[in-house]
Amino acid sequence: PPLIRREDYRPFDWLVPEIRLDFTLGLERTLVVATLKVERNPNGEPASEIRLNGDGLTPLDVTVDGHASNSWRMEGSDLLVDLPGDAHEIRFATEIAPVANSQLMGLYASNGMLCTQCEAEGFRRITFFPDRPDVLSTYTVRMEGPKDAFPVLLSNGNRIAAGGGEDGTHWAEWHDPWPKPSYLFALVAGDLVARKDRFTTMSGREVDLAIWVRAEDLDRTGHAMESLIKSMKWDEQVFGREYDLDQFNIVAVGDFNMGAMENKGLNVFNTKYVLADPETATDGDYDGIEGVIAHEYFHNWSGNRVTCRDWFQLSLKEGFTVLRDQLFSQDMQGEAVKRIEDVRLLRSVQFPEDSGPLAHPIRPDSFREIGNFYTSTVYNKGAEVIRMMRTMAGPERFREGTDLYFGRHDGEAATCEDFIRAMEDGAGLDLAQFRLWYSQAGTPKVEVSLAHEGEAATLTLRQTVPVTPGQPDKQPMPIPLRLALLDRETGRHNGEQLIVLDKPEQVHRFEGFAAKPVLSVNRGFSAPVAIERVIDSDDLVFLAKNDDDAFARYEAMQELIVGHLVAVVEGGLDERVQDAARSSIAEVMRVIVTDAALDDSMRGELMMLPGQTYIAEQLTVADPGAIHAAREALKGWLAKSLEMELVALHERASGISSGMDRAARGARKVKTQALVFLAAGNPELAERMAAAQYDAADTMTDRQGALMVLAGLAGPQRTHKLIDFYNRFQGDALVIDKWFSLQAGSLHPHVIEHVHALAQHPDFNIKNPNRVRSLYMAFTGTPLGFHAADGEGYRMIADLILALDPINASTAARFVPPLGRWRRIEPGRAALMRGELERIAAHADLSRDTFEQVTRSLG
Ligand code: HT7
Ligand code: ZN
Repeated sequence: PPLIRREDYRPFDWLVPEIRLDFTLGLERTLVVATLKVERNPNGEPASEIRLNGDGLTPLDVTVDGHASNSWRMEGSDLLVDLPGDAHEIRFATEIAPVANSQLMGLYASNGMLCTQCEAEGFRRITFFPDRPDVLSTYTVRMEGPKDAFPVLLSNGNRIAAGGGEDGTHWAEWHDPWPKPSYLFALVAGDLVARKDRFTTMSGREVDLAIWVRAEDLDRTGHAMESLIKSMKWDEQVFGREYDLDQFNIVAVGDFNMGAMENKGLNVFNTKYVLADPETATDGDYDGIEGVIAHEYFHNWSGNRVTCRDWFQLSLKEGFTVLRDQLFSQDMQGEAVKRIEDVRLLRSVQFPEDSGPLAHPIRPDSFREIGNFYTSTVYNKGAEVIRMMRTMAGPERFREGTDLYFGRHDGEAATCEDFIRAMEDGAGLDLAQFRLWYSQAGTPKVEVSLAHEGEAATLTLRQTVPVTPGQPDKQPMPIPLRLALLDRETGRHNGEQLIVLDKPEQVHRFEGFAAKPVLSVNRGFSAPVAIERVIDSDDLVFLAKNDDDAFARYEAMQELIVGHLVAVVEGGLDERVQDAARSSIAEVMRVIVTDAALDDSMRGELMMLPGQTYIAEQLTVADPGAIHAAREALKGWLAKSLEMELVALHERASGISSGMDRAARGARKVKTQALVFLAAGNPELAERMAAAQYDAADTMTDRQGALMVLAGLAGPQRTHKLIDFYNRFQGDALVIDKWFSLQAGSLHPHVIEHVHALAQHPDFNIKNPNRVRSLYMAFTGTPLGFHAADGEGYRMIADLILALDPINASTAARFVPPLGRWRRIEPGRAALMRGELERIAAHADLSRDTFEQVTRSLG
């Protein structure tokens, strides 16, 4: 497959101001007649033909300006039509088979309904079209089909007409007045019911809202609707963005490659991000729904009204929209906890991506398959980069920048450079050097040390940006660091400072400190960098207990623990030193577990040990078995040292009533956290307590938490409760997904056998991405399963990739990165991982998606 380069971008030679699509719908066979109005693009080349992208299509009945045409040809999968004049109307038909579409791109069938997924290049599987985001058209869509199978017919924009035939068919016509690229087209036809509501926009327009689901799911849509209304209000208040159609529809589908899709006026969602009630969805699921509903809604401006010129600009819409959804969720749920969760995700997924063979800048320079670039780097690091602009400008000036951006580029296909310029002009920032964040990959490392002499504290900062594939030389970047100097007696400080480190090394002097202060740095995680600070563990203990910045407090605790675990894994640690380190961690943990001033939500965050992958990131070459052993040993030690306190915490939290308020949610979080520790220190006690929590559970949060702990234990309650859970929820796909992933992601020593058995379970279905992810993605995080020393876990994932690739290439390719980490793993396992990648690469007929990921990973 060819490499596509950002620098090769050229405008398309033709404009397509209007398209009309006529669908005759059927699950087995759908006929599509497309009518395109085309005009020469004054900014393009004077071409004598138009290239219309197709993927697996055959053109039928091609006409130009109403006359049957022979002046067309196929080049590969594309249709090329000769066009002598400046403006023409082209019409042709295509025929597709939705039931046979297991890739879930284009028009496909899910549970008897028809739906579409067009981003990034799925529209070309429906009809021939310049399937690129800089070609904007108004869409008129007419669809016709059997009324019994498809009583509901939806597309983008507003429904303008509908009617029925006598032969049991009916039809609807939709018109979207806003010009849009083909990736935002959507169509849904099915037997659906809706939760309906209304929203009055800030200028007083009425919008009909509807969330469409299968009838049996209707009573689980309340939270999604509340989330949508909150998102609409928030975007008006915080970003001044108003909704722009009379209708807003959301449809939930059970077969979906990602979380959701922001098609104009017709968002299509994975059921996972729509359906919730306390019995079947966890608190985390509720938050996920709120966040994803907001994210897709916010795309209406950051993505739809202002779209991307080409796919290299993906972070323009995704990074910005992730930041917008993060700020929204911070406002809904509380800033500190949300920030910690976002940083945890960044560090466990994006940091490893940035330090591995698939590292790329947030604005990539080349790709073979764009589907491989919907990455944590583009999304989450992209959000961090824009967050840094906001930190440097302040929220008010940032808003001036975004207002200018939306106003300047409304109706256009824009670039990251356009966004940066709007920020410079609107927010008053000089971003000349800051542009490096868009072009350089790799997580910058910042070394920090604080010296003290007389009355002055001297801070030395040094930055390096690591070498990444194709980028051997790096320039220093501007890194905004929020910091404070804390008095070690009182824990107080005289206000926070923002220092922008933009040179390889900088020294800052602070006067007026008779005693050496304690440095709190990168507060709120103001920059997505790895801080390496020279600091006594006593100072980390001090910060973990006293820092007034919640993130910095969490960070100190993580650093204390990571420092200890890395030392253990590296070996040669004196027994006494090891015990002293564990004791100081236990001392802080005791304060965290018992501090009455701390709310449980935050307590739950502070109690969480750093994850396996984050610890591995700190080591040049990691031994997953050794990291797991050290982490479990620390958990066991903490559980033994704090058994009374943990049991008391569990007991107190169990007494807090169920409900969705912050106190109840926090109580549920710490309850399961307490069990996680106890399982490592006193498994029999943990088994009893977890079984009791499971039996008493009136929420999925408590039930899943208890079962997660039991799934990693060997006692009889594991089997009892797994059977009970399955029987209780059999037939409920989203809950059975949890049942699969709890077992596949467990710390149980026989996890590989469990996964083999689950793959044979009648409920396992390789064609359903949620089920595949719930079994195998959970498994790739297991130290004893995926990283089994004999390579069986690696073999299992390679077998999955090979089996899944012809069925659903984009989902298959997403399993390659865990194997691609081989260079950072100890030599024995690394050889086995590499061997599996080579076995995959040796297969002919790999998809473009998997081929690209495997070759880059071997590279
Ligand atoms: N913009 C959406 C991306 C997406 C997608 C991409 C490739 C294949 C399938 C897909 N489904 C959705 C999701 C979002 O970021 O909002
Ligand atoms: Zn998005």
